[in-house]
Amino acid sequence: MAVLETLVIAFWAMLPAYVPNNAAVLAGGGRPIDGGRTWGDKRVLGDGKTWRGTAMGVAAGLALAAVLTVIAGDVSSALGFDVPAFTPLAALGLAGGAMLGDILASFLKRRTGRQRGAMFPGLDQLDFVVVSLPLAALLDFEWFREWFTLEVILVVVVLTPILHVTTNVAAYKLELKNEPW
Ligand code: CTP
Ligand code: K
Ligand code: MG
Repeated sequence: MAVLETLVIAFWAMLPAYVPNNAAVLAGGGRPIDGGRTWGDKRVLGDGKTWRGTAMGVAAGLALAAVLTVIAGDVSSALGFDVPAFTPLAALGLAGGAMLGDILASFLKRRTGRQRGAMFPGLDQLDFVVVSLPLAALLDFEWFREWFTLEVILVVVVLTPILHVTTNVAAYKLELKNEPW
């Protein structure tokens, strides 16, 4: 597979997992998922993980997957190679897994004494990949196996932190986000 082709497929296939975090930043707020509860002397998740942000994040990922699925045929013809259409279960695995990964990361951050918004290099950039890929595979293995070849997975692992850092610095500069990570 050509390098450009692998890059495009990896980016396209991950879009439903990339957009939820950004949508949550824009739409977040309101009641925290943990309801303010603590474990020991620390919050379970913290005020940065809200019901609204999570729901809007998943909804944004599903909506984007639907749009990409509608245009996948035309884009494939234009590019001369196939980009994925998403099955509902694959989309749910990617979008839901991204939000779940982010929530689990916050759980780990609180257990390790990090305040809301503190950085956790590595985890911040890959938390959503670590859960969205296995969840997509669990919910629709046929789809996952077709698109997430070893090459695509490697590109995702390298590309995601680069995109994550870039979009978060941009969101911070635009004053949409409180921290540049
Ligand atoms: N957000 C949300 N619900 C989510 C994820 C994010 O409402 N499930 C919103 C919150 O307003 C959050 C912001 O998006 O403050 C930025 O997200 P993130 O960086 O993931 O959260 P942090 O505030 O940094 O909190 P944490 O330290 O727990 O990661
Ligand atoms: K995060
Ligand atoms: Mg943060």
